[in-house]
Formats: sequence, structure tokens, C-alpha cells
Amino acid sequence: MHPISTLELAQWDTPLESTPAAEATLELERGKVLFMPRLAFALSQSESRFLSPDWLEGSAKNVSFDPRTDKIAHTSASAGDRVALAAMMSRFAQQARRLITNVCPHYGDDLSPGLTSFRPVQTSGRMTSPKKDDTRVHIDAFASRPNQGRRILRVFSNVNPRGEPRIWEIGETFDAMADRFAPRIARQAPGSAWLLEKLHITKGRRSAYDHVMLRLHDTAKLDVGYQRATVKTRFEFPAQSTWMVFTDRVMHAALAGQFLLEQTFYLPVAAMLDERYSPLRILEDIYQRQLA
Ligand SMILES: O=C(O)CCC(=O)C(=O)O
Ligand SMILES: [Fe+2]
Repeated sequence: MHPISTLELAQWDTPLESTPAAEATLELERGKVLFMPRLAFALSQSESRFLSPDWLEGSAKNVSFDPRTDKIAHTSASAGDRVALAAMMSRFAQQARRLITNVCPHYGDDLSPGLTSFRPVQTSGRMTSPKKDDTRVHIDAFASRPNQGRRILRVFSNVNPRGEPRIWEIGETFDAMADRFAPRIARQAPGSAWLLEKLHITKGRRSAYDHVMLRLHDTAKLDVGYQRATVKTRFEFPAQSTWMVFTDRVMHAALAGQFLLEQTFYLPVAAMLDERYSPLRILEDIYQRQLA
């Protein structure tokens, strides 16, 4: 099965008919990347000044924006620039929301927005720790934001002004990856979730599910032999294209590319068309116990 499914959508605002919408939603849930080659996020003439790593603060790799509070962070921009950059990211957050509402109408209000991110640095050749190295295939799991089984659905737009693609690799299926690594994962130490929350290392309680997902993320990234040998499909997302994917299920790596906007959404497992495809239910099947 090829991991990419193409949707010929050219507008952020056009609802799909109910049958193609349900089909697209199921493809996403089953682990495909939904690629919209004709859907571009347009920057205004004056916004194109933001296409530079200079707007990052310190060693941050992305500017972040919270659509619930309109707060922008990790940027060197001040005064009017800061307001304009926040407005651009806010518009992306809103369009991403409309896109999901149109492609996955079934999710409705169960979908809640997470952070918006703007990534103006070149992905290849960045020095990071192995665990933070997104050029290694992985599923997403957030160390400081436990999600207790909720799905992570993300919308990405390549806004590169020089026509450069964002190059990804898609790895093996979640089921295969989990069968391989889950048996090696030690149980969460008793009291550790309580302590992490108490020390404000996590925002909320790290569930058994979060523990396993983090360990799967780390174990896959740190296994050099696995990274070398695992079957990957390389895909280039062209400039001015958009894609969406459940990144907690699809093994992915970002090899190269510069200038990306990304919006994260969270979805309760119960809101899915078929929750058997959730990492939560797949892992509960493997471990034969409740994880969240
Ligand atoms: O920056 C990208 O293209 C994707 C990086 C990644 O792995 C992620 O955002 O989860
Ligand atoms: Fe990722």
C-alpha cells in the first residue's frame, strides 16, 4: 500500500461531499498521508518578509502560536512585526481548521486545536540530539504534553518561496512497528507520572499510553540498525502544497526542506470513524490491558 493518498482540493473552504469525506477520513485513520498538491497557503507580499530564520529567537527551531490565546512565542519579532507574524500564523490556524472541518466533517467539535508552528530553518544538517532528530523515522509523542490516548492530527503547508520541496520518508505500519518494539518497553515506574506532574515537567498526568508512545518514539529513533534497515518510502511535498496526517500513527521523517507551517489538532479516540485504528486500541490489544 502506498502511504500517500492525493486529494485534488484547491481551496481551504470547500466542503467535500459526504461520501468522499468519509473515505478521506477513513484513509487518514488507516494511516495514509492525505496530500493536497493544489492547496497552497498564500502569504501576502508583506508577509513574505517572514521567510527567514532571522525571526527565530535564540536556538528555537520554530516560532509557535497558540490559537486559543493568540500568544506567539520563540520569535525575535517585536512591535508591528510581532503582530503581523502572529496574524499570519492565526490565519493558517483558521484555514487548517476549516480544511479539517471540510475533509473530516464527522469529527466536528470533538477536534481541539493545539499549537501552530512556523519552521523557517533548513531541516537537513541541523545538529540535534538523536531523540530530537526528526530525520529519523518516528511517531509523534509529546514528552511534556500527555494526551491520554487522544489522537494527534496535523496539517502541514510547504511555503518555500524558491520552489523547494519538503522531503519526507514514511516508514513501516504502526502495527509492524509496535509488534517489533512494544515487547521491549519497560512499564512506567510507579509514582513517576505523579512526580513528573508535580515537578511541572509534564502538563497533566502522563498515562500508561503516553509512556508507551514516548518509549516507542525514542526506541525507534535510537535504534540505528532499525533506522538503516526499515523500509521507507521517500516523498517530496512540493512548494505550495499541503498535507495532513495522524502523526501519532504514521512513521515519518523530515529529511530536507525549509519554510513550513504546521497546525496540530487533538481528537478523542471515541470521535473516530473507527477507533480500532488508534494507537491506543492497537497497543491495548498488544498489552492486553487498559492504557488510558
Ligand atoms: O518538519 C517536518 O517536516 C516534520 C517534522 C516532524 O516530524 C513533525 O513535525 O512531527
Ligand atoms: Fe514527527
